[in-house]
Amino acid sequence: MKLPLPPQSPLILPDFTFGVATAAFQIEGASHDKGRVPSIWDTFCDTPGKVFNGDNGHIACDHFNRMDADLDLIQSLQFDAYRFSVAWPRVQSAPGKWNPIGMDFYDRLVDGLLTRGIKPHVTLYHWDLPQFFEDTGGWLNRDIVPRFVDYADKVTRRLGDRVTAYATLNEPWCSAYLGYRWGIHAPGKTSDADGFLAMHHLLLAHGSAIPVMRENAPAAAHGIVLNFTPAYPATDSAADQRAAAQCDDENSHCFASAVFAGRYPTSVQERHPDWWPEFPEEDLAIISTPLDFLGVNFYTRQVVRATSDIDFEPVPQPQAEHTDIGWEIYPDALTHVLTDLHTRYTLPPIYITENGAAGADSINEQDQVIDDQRCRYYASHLNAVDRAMMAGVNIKGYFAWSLMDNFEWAEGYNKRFGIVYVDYVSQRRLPKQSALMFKDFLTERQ
Ligand code: IFM
Repeated sequence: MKLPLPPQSPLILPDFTFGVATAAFQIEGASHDKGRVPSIWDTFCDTPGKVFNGDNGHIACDHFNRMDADLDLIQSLQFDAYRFSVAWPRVQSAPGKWNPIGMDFYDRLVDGLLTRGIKPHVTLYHWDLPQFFEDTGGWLNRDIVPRFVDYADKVTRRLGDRVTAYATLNEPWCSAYLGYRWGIHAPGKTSDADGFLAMHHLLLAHGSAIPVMRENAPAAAHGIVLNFTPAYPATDSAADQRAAAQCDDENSHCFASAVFAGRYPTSVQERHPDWWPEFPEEDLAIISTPLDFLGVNFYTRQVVRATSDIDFEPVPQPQAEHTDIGWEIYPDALTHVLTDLHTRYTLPPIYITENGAAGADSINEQDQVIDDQRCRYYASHLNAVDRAMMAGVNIKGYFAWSLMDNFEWAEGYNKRFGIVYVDYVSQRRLPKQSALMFKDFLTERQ
């Protein structure tokens, strides 16, 4: 399949960045090697019943030992950029103690990308908090803020301006709500109040680290990656419309409004007065420190209906097409979320830092992986990005999630998001049809 973009699309221009994305815990493996210490995800995987099939990150895609071949693969697919995360527990082995072998790995990774003409986009925190920090309260302890700033300082000092863009956090919604509020992700805590407190400390850590990162890497872009699953009202009743707005406030604007407007949405504080954290007013000025880019992660939408004046519930869409992880395919919501953010806030340029689909993929007798649905998903979502750009949204690049199949958190290895298939026994990588579709498009674009 060819990527059918309009001939005048800005995505076809060579200054629009096309990349692939991964995260350390999902691909690196070598979780006990060369001084890496346990993260909250190692502990969570070891807790019975938390992760599908009892899967863990011990080997994953063995990327730690196969880094050079994986970079060759990215280059062979013609991508301009690679978004990866640094594993905090690989570079810090204890409070105040740093692991030179861990830092060397990322140093080689960055140089390996530059040698191949690929731009490095680095995420500092993609959910793998060192367990020793969780043991003193993790994201619930305000002291994690200076600890994160130390970590950001160490990494940006070492990798410096060789990196094109640094993101402080990936999807703090997941860390706070899935990790501390609902217990679906590590560290598996289940308190609504803890969820909002973790959110505030994550955002404060983000805003506190940015000036230090800027000083260490003045030529790099500095930003944050937020995830958006816009809510649509189940009917056009006033109650359902209010429910959708409340849902967006809680899931999207708690993060986006704090970062880009310096305030949390009042509807969330009004709906949850008992859970809302107390904090010094000055925190909001730190959280809203100006950024060079916003990373937008988008996969699907949700449909909600009101169950009371202050509550709502999801409404399943059984007639719609879904991916293998059960997420509805609804590309218009990507255009909608981008134009909506653009209207509400004064935003820096946007990168789509993640977008992709899980598929029940397998290798056929011709040694191919035919992932039709994923190809259609990418084509329709790239057209959705094109429409947002035509409507005036400043978007500089698009990263497919993910370079290769990997550890999908609580779903273990059971859900495959890669454009490259991974055989977890042999560690063979096989580009799927979607990878070849990108390769054709990017080769032709040159
Ligand atoms: O695999 C994750 C990634 O780590 C963060 N964003 C969503 C992806 C798919 O669930």
